[in-house]
Amino acid sequence: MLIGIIGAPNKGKSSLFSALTLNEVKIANYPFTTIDPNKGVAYVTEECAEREIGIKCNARNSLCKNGIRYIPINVIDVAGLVEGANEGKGMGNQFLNDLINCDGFILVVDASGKTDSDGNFTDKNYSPAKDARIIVNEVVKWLGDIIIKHKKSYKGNSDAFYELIAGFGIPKDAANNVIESNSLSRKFDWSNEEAYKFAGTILKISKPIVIAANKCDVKNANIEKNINELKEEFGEANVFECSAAIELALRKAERQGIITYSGNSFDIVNSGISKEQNDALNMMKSFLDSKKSNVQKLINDLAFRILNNIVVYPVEDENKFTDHFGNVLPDAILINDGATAQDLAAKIHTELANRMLYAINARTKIKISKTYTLKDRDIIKIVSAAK
Ligand SMILES: Nc1nc2c(ncn2[C@@H]2O[C@H](COP(=O)(O)OP(=O)(O)OP(=O)(O)O)[C@@H](O)[C@H]2O)c(=O)[nH]1
Ligand SMILES: [Mg+2]
Repeated sequence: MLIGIIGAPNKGKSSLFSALTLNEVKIANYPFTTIDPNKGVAYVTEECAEREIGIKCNARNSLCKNGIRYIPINVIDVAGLVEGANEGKGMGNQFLNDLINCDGFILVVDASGKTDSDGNFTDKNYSPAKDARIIVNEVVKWLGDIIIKHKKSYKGNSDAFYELIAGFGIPKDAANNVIESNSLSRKFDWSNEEAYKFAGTILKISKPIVIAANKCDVKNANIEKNINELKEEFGEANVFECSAAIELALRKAERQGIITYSGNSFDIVNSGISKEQNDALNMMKSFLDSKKSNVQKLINDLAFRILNNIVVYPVEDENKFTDHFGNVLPDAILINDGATAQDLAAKIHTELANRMLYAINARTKIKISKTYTLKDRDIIKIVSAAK
């Protein structure tokens, strides 16, 4: 899975990226700090199945800490987008090509309203809902312009059109639904306006966006009003109030052994910290007390609820829940809700899937067919004629 972090300049995209990945990247209080994309690994979390089977796991493709499985996903942080990027304003929009394979986007806005659409500081409250609208529009223009640019190659040729769209990870079925619902011609001789219409609708369906309403820690700001506007426009469940700066500081402090951090609260475990560190931690504690930190919830919701993924655990020994080497529940695999046992086999190895005979539900020890629809937290043994 690949998630793209987008937004206007200076909104905290790289701070959020760094909080999610703990990669050291350039963060600064001026626009266009990021030029080249930052790529890294973040983790989605779910309670590990080890508790239910009553055996401590030996996580291999993921991490397990205090009974929580941390499953890796890829994230990418790019330069800031500004209005008119498709005409070359700011850093332009070519860098969005790096996001072509993204499954979904996190759109970072400044919920404090203290930076404008170009990322410059402002005394007036700059509406983050307006900011988000501009960014969504720029992403639509980016895809629409690519479709327009290739018109010659697919006009009158549906296969060529589907091929172009497949390059964005958009399946033919989804494209067809959009063509139908917007009554677009199947001759693919669309006007520019129709190409943008297609781009807007297909992006909504195939590349969902969640809003990181960032900088919620800023004092003397119209945060409540701004958040309400965002929720009205993007839906309450898709807006996550957060402070990437505080989340980053807390995750770093945890890594340095200063605190233990659960995502909603922390305990100081290193008594040797300075007064400055202590004051900073107290400030962060009062932030967590009044508002939760929603950074982990945001990435979890995007991966599980919005992008419809579940976690399954493939094993080789259905009695001991182990792999070939005796590791208990070694792998936690993210897979689309609706996937079958055979889809799981294909994720592990093509040959395993091609020569698959059946599977076994390791929890019940019951034999299941290749077409069995996987459920969240299933533990599955694939039985295959493959060596
Ligand atoms: N108060 C506060 N400041 C933040 C927060 N997140 C980021 N910042 C600050 O906002 C400024 C911009 O942060 P970056 O992470 O570099 O923002 P960006 O969106 O990646 O910026 P560009 O790469 O220039 O587009 C920096 O000074 C950060 O320290 C936050 O949650 N709260
Ligand atoms: Mg940046």
